[in-house]
Amino acid sequence: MSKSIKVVVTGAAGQIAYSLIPRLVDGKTFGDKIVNLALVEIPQVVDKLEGLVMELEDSYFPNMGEVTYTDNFEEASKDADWFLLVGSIPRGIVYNGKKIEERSDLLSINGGIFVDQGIAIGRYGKKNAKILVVGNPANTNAFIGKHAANNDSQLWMAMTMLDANRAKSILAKKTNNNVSDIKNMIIWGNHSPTMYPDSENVQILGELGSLVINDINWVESDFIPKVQQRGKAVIDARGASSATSAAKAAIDTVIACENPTDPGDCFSAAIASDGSYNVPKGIICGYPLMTLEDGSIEIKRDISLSEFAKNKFQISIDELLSEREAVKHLMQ
Ligand code: NAX
Repeated sequence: MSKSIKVVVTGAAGQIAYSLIPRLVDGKTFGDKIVNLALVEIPQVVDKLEGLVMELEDSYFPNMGEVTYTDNFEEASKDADWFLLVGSIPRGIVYNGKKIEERSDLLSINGGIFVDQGIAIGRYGKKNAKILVVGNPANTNAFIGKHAANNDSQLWMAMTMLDANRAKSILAKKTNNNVSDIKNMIIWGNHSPTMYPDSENVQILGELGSLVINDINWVESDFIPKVQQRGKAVIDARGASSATSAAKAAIDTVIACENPTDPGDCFSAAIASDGSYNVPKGIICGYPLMTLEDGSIEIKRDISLSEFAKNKFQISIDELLSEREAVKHLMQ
């Protein structure tokens, strides 16, 4: 066994984290590296993490290194390589005596959390740290955190891999293929019901989706809304939001970032726009990404978007711009 890696996970007592954390130390996600974990929770529930640590110790993970838990994010951040920011305040909760129902309130409260976490990451995280925001509203939380971190050598992402995995599953069923036959699955825009899952540029057994599917009605009235609304469908059926699939998607994102992307493929995550595909610079937007041999992560730039796709994508860009407007008071 060679190097070690430090991973910070927030929301560590939550339901996604319960599926996610064991997979970080199972010897598959980070290969043979020793994985040190710093688990973070809010003061009210941080003590519960003692039970999770006991379970991790009891699970026989040869690659697990030191495991600590705390409600002090700054302390956890020191020299961390990866930050999985899962913790956030959900809609419907009573916060400071007020029931949080409006998206603008949610943006504001979670935004506040991400200012402090961003500052700590910028200051104490490793120079080349990677940050994956899972907690919603994920893109705008990442936007706020990145701004507060003010450290351009670190990479901030918001998770859209779950949406991509959902889209692959639907396309595999539709075309009678295995999910592994579906490549180059792109989620454009925001991780929200405005996202645009791209069935035209996807590769199905090496063929372009626009040629294989060739059924715009199905794409528009079935496929796109199903991907966009899948989170709600899971809540309706399960009585709780997606947890194990969200955890798997976070792991898939880490693995995609840690290993070079196969030629002809890409992975989905939202990162700060550099103006590619005419997206205003700076907003955290879902793009097709590639990890290069040297470990750097780049936007895949050779995708051509139809007029239909551009129109759908624009709706999501507009939403991201309005979210940016709603949190501008946090961008000092
Ligand atoms: P839970 O409510 O089970 O857990 C969240 C945990 O975060 C709680 O234990 C809470 O105490 C903790 N927390 C809150 N503020 C914190 C802070 N400042 N520092 C550290 N911990 C903090 O939610 P769970 O089901 O695990 O979902 C977590 C987040 O993922 C939610 O925001 C949810 O909306 C989001 N999701 C994002 C997805 C994506 O694809 N990007 C999909 C799944 C999920 O809906």
